[in-house]
Amino acid sequence: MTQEDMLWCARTSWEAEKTHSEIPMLTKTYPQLDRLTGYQIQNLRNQIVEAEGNRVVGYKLGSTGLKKRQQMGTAASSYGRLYDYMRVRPGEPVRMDELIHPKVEPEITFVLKKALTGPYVTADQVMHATGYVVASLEIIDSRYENFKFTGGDVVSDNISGGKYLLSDKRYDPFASDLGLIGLEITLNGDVCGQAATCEIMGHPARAVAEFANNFWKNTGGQGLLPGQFIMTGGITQAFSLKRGDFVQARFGRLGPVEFHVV
Ligand code: OOG
Ligand code: MG
Repeated sequence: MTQEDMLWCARTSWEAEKTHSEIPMLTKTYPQLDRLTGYQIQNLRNQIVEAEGNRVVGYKLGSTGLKKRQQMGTAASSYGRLYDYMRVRPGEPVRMDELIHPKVEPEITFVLKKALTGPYVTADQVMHATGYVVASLEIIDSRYENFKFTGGDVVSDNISGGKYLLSDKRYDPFASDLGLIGLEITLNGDVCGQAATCEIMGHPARAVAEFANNFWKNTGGQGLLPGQFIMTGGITQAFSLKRGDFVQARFGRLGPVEFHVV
């Protein structure tokens, strides 16, 4: 693909996000668009998003969880950028008119106090670079019709990044075993998912380490910075949202976190 083709893909996904409209898969136009090309497109998309005054505040990992891998039919993890404009604060509603066909998933988020730069980051280094962890909910919203895509498509589309909500309660990453936190997610009071954080590659710090190394490779040597949020990936499958829904996730001693959809 030429630079111009990749720029077109980057703009198409970003315009679709801004106008809350569905698009056909980019691989319908460019069947050769693979994951690695997708990361180049995501880098270009990021330049456009930042040039419009938005700021990267962290990253979100994709398909690190077994249930997400099964739901999406992929064994490969991925990552996207978290921007300031995506954030929903506790108590604020999630607005359907700003989204296309959103789904929600519970995640553990690491907040860094030290930089992490690949290519040889380990889970132990991630733990020592983490200032605190928080319970969180991600609202994903693929721009593609019917929420269907290939690996190249989803990576180009900032891996379906829509909105995210972090709990205000901060936890010491060493206070309990982060690989063994149980959680339950409810939709309108009914339990729809139950899982434990070991679903994320045995321990979510492993997913962060793998990501730091991939990010280093895909950006020509960039690292993660102090203060950035790293959402480590959906622990259950993702659940579709509609207007009027109330979502709550209870994360053992980390929870709860919740929102209404309006
Ligand atoms: C891609 C985003 C995946 C996760 O936590 O696994 C993701 C998608 O499945 O739409 O955010
Ligand atoms: Mg997610």
